[in-house]
Amino acid sequence: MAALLTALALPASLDAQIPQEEYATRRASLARMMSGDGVILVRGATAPAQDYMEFSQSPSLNYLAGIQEPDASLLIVKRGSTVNEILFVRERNPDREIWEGKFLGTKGASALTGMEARPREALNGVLDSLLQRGGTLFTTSTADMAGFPGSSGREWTPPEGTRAQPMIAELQRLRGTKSAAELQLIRRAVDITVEAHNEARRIVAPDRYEYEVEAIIEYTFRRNGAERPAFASIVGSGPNSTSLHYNQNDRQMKAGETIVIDIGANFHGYSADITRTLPVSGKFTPEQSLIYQTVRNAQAAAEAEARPGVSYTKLMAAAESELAAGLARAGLIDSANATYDCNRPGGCPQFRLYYMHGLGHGIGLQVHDPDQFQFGTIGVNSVFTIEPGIYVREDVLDHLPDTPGNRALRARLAPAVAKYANIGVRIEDDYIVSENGAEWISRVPRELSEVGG
Ligand SMILES: [Mn+2]
Repeated sequence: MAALLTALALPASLDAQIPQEEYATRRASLARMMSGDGVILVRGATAPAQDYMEFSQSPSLNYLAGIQEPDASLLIVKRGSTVNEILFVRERNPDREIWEGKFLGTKGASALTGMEARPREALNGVLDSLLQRGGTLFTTSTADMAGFPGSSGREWTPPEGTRAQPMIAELQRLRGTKSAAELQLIRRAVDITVEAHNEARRIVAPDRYEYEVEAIIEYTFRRNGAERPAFASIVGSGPNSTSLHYNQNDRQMKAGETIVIDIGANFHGYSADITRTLPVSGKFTPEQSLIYQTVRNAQAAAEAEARPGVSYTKLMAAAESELAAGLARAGLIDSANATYDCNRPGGCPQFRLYYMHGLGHGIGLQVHDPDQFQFGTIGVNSVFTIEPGIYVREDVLDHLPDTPGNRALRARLAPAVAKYANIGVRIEDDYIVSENGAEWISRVPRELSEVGG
């Protein structure tokens, strides 16, 4: 059995990791973006508040130092043309290490990163003395802009007269362009998630429970070295397929339903995010096929526009026009550009009753990671998802504002909604952009004929 499992696992990663020089380059790039003298404060995640929960590092400290321990912080200090970096970590502690395993300690952290390292208890004092000499306190999280919890649980407030300024956007901008090493890690997370989808589809069948599918998925993640799911796995059948972030995964699926499987492995901090929709009994009904093909057409239309220099809104427009056309064909809306009465002048597009989320997002250290397109256009080494969907909630018409126009609309659309009720379809793929265009990297079968048309 052990030999069989080894044979089935994906080939082990070839030491995929971020080199230390790259962390140093990232810190130097951020330092160059400082608008003057001062201190950038980068706080890591604290130990989980509840005992025995897994630790997961804050994306900012992960990006700039790669330290995987609780209660670490980084200062980047700039005076004129001189930049210093100081890491703060837990000091070695034999008593606690009995319980938690070996700490890096200041020596270990310094050897690992090449930075000066001090005990974390020294952070507040060092910050005080640096800021008393003047300069701006640059923060890297919204929590730090709101207040300053101390390094060891004590409150800390900046010295009187300190000017605080966020560098969140600058850090996001850096993170929005992925390096070669990051692309390798993302590809690895995606490959593992592809395998999980392929395993999951073998389990889907009438009368199975959603959690059986979830179990195979998360088993496949871990077996291939992914540390954890990047987000709560979504396995939603029947009515659950129309809830965007359903993740209870405890329902028994029935013949004739659709099932939405939206999952992503986190590998060495990097996330994948792939969604497939399957017919529980292996074959879609004609209604499900129409919805599925519409969503797939929307994704293909957006994908065809994806290349460097293009605004993501162009992809959105391409997808929306396919979604609206398909919904009109199904009779779920009056026409592609029809509206309904809402609290906005001019009304709201009818297709939005069935497609209520964004088209996609960057992926990286977070499952919703910054990407270049947020700061302008898609660029080389942009990495993002394209994930259109249609969700026919059976009560979709019950919550429209009560106006004469909406009452008439409800009467017109009710038969179609009854016919398509509880069909939820989302198709989500991951892309890496190069000079040549967007590469589809999440190659799980997705055409109607492959999935159950
Ligand atoms: Mn997504």
